[in-house]
Amino acid sequence: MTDQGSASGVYTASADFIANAHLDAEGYARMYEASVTDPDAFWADQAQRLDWIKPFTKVKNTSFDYGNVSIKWFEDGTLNVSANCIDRHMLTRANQTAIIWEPDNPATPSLHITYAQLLENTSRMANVLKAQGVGKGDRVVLYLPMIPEAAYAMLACARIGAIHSVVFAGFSPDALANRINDSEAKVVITADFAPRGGKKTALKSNTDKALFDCSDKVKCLVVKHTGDQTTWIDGRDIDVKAEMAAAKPYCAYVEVGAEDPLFILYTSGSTGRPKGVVHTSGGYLAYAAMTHQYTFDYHDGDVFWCTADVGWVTGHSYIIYGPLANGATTIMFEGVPTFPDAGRFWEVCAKHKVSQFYTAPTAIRSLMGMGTEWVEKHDLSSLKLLGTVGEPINPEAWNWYNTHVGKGKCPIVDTFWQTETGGHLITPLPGAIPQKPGAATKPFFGIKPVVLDPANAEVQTETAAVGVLCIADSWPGMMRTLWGDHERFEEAYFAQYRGYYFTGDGCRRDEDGDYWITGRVDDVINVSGHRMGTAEVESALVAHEAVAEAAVVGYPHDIKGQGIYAYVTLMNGIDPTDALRKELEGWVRTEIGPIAKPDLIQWAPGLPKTRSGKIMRRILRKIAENDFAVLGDTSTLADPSVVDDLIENRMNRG
Ligand code: 6R9
Repeated sequence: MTDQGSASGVYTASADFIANAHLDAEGYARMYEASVTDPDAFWADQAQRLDWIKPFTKVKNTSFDYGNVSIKWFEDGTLNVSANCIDRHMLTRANQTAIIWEPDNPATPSLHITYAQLLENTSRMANVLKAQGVGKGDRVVLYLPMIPEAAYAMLACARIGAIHSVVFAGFSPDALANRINDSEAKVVITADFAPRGGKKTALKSNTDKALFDCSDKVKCLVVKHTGDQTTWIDGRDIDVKAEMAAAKPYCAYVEVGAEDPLFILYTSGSTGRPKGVVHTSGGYLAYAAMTHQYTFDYHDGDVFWCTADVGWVTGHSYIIYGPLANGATTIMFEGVPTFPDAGRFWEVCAKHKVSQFYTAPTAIRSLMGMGTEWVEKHDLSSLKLLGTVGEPINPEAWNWYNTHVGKGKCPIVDTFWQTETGGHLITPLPGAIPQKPGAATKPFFGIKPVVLDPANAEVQTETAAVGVLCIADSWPGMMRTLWGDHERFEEAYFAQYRGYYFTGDGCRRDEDGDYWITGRVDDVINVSGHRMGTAEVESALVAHEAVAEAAVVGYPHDIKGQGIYAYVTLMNGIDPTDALRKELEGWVRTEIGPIAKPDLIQWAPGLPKTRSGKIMRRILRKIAENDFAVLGDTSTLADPSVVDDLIENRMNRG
């Protein structure tokens, strides 16, 4: 990147970078135009990046019509996702590293898993699943650390046409049980323990607890990863490593339809129950592979590192499916950015000569606070490009990332997308689109963003506009439905703004037509780049016997982006003590998981409600933000005096 433009807040890639990039400005403009004027021709061509068993004859068959939403791509084609990620590379890449596994503890050797080894291990895992009766269309829940077996298991499911649903290892037994039950999984794959940052989470024991609340037919496959002692239930628990060693080293892949589900991934919505987002095979894989190639300007021989966990969509699309479909070398990191010290990310970049590095703003902000010496210690000369995902990036963090990590020479791609979208929606394609710190900038191929006025649902036609962000037409990577609940799918995404996919995010489009995502406009908050439904935290809180009522909102948090602020009304006669506050924090941790623990709990003798009993969250948000000078109209409140008490006892005075 040149300094030119930095005074105006606009950064362009260096001439060198552009010369080697897949795209320049003109190439982007030409391809984008083609992608939105003739999507059938454009995507028919792009889908050739996959190997099809039976070629498709139909390309796009989609409707965003509320009441009849239906999304199908390449519907009469057949393929196998695992074959596309592994087998087809065997002629040219059998001995190339597919996955570099970097363990939590840097003293443990890293693993370099070649495509040939990936084929064998995925096959063995597939044979283990088949031996348990898992077949096409069956659901398999994965509750695993960031270990190679997680990749084998995902690809093994794809190989036999089973549908995986990965549950982040930081989730509680309750959350795990809900997902096993909702997806009616036949099998759960877990590990004894998950080491992270030098500590161990007892995954097997969490799974035991979860399985108390599930059908006793659910089999439990256990990867003995740390080797520590766990309970063992004969007849139900299966030792994965032992079974893999005994299994046949090859498993033939099955033919699946392009629209057969590949995975379900549960994500938070604005109502209580997490939503089971369904992604299918052909369109998802084509889109994940294409975005991986263009957004990160991935070239053969590059080492790609996405620091996400496979429990999130980012790990699905940019650790596993996108990179492997492209025959890349992808890093799978078990640890955390600050263990054993705040230089871990940069040590790993230097050790494995990482070319593209992709992380969340929250990680950048937390490392920023620890000083630049941790970065400067390590040789980062292999880096060509940096990326961010999960939340808006503040300019301070962007500048720090650019200066200290990218040394001013790496384009930064701020990628806006969602679990629902399968891959990137809006991002500055490097070499083609100038970057502005904090802006996601321009749409990816095939994406037609529109800004609507939330008051009247009118499309804003001026270039400079503010409103809610919708997408006007379908793209191959988008979700197809919510598992078992197509009606909720239509309600959540297509009811509010008819004819459009509603992202749930607000945005601003500037005079240059660049998009700036301003954050969720629904009751979803974004904590350290993780989505959390305020309703989920509320229902966990009210499940505690001392709690009568709870309202949860987000508030600005220096490191996490947003923190969780809970207003809690206690049952009559219960004393609001610090001990109880601690107890409630611990309660939410065990009900949902550590990421849902409230940062601040305020005792609220009453909550601001309208006469019809609706909590006025707008007011609670303002107080939580410590910005209560103008609270707006409070005249509809049943009892306006509760507001004074909340302001007086507010917990955030920063
Ligand atoms: C991939 C992922 C989606 C929500 C999304 C938005 C926020 C993600 C962002 C961003 C601003 C970015 N978000 N990327 N906001 N700039 N580059 O994060 O999926 O966990 O489903 O979260 O995250 O609010 O709606 P998911």
